[in-house]
Amino acid sequence: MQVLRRHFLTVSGLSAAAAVLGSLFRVAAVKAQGGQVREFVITADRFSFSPARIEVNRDDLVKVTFTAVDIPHSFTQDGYRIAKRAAAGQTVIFEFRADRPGEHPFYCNLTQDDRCREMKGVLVVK
Ligand SMILES: [Cu+2]
Repeated sequence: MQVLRRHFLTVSGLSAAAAVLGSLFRVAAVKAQGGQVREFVITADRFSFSPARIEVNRDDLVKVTFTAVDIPHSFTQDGYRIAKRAAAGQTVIFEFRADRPGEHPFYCNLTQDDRCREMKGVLVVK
């Protein structure tokens, strides 16, 4: 007991205890919001998305970096009310909370080329 008390009175002991407490609070904060941060880099090129399937867990915070490579494309998902357009060679970054479980199709809603209608992907929220 005496040894333990002396250890906690040292500066390194105190800072170690603070670090442990800090990480405990951070874990609590993430859990309170109910999910993890998940980051995806998605490109739209030649009328397809890559990757075309992204999987997350319910309540994850999803951060998407979306780039249209060849011509303008969009990342559109109706259930989450997402419609992000990127010009050719440009990137848009957005995030959303994946609070609806299920399979949610996303697509390109631009009309400058009919082949954009073939662009399909799916967001899976488990
Ligand atoms: Cu498109």
